[in-house]
Amino acid sequence: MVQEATHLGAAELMKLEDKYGAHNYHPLPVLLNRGEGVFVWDLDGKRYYDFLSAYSAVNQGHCHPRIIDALKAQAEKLTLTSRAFYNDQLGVYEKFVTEYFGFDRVLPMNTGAEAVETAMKLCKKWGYQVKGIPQQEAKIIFATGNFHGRTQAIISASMDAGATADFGPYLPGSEIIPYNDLAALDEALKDPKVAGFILEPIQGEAGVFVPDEGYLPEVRRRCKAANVLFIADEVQTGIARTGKLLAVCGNCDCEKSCDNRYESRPDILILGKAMSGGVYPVSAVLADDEIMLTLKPGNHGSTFGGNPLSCAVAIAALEVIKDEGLAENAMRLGNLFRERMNRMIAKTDLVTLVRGKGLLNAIVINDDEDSHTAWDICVKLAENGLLAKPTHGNIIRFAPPLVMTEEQLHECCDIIERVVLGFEKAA
Ligand code: IF1
Repeated sequence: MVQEATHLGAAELMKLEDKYGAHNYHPLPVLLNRGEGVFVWDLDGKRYYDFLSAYSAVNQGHCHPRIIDALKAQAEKLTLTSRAFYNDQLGVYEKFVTEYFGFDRVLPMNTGAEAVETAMKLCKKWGYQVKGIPQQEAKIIFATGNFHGRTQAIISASMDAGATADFGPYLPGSEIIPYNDLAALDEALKDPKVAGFILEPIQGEAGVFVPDEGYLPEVRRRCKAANVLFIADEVQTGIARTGKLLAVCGNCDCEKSCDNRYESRPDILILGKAMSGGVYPVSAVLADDEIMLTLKPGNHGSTFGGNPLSCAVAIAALEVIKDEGLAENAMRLGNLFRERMNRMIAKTDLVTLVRGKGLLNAIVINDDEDSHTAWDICVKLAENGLLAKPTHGNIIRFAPPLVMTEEQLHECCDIIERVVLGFEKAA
């Protein structure tokens, strides 16, 4: 059967997904079977620039040789022991990753949603044991427009109808305040039952919203003053995507000698996606002793979390980020990209604005949310060799791998410009 599948064409393979898979996605009609660096290829051998990077998981580029080598070497030796026993990779990885991000301890998980769940549980544990919140009464604050994953607890704090409808009853204990609004945060922090505030430093799914200058450091300061944990979800923004190692690094000039005491340092840091360069599901929750050591054996865990394969892969993936200067590249190319897009926007009414930071950017199409324009533009972009995906109907996110060269970026901007300026809005 599997052998047979390799002889099928793209149309047949798409039909298989349609017939045998759950219909929880609506992909662009492009079917890929190979990736290298900033490129992916379809079955016919057509090459595309990848401007999604698997939702920012492939920051290091597709099939980065160093990461693949680490994967292969470890896969031949030992893949999984469970945490019932020690293994020779985990401790080495834990030392590496905590020094890399500047926290006392790490709790390894697999997916982003699992890491967010872990952070929520850790936050509550701290709330009861350290802060002294009465049992069953802890609250966690979230922001409007948030996206943190698909689990029951996480969607209980979501406002997205598509992600929440018919999945009730929802978990109590979460409160939603407007994003980028310090007055609203001050109000919410008055409640002594609040244990934490979970925030995407730059909102991805909402359409790439960058908060006001000073918002993140103030969030940190005010949470601290209220004895509330500031929890940064950097699953999408972290690992060099926004031009710094982390989005919470802000304007901290830490490329050369980072002491990881960045201006908006969270109490709990959540990472996923690009921790493995998109090679393997690896996520992590980082925190200092006072918080992390509230968890005792039996309180939390995962069969696969911290397995030797994930440890070897994550070390290689994080080394690539630093050795190849990918944060600096993302910053430089991101500035170029927005400059080029702003020049394009001046020539058309179809796009109203470009926003973002580093290589996490979006353009907003001048149309309502349920129009097909952004989708149609993405289909046209694909025809022209560039893959991007619309979000919220009228926003197109642009997030290429961070290993892109300046020349390639200009070629991509040429493609986008050609498609957008040549686009005829469907009646
Ligand atoms: C889907 C978006 C991106 C995330 C943040 C946690 C998670 C994510 C900030 C959970 C996941 C994803 C998952 C994917 C689409 C996607 C996405 F469009 F929804 F917003 F990236 F842009 N925190 N983001 O962005 O991580 O459990 O998936 O590993 O769910 O369809 P996960």
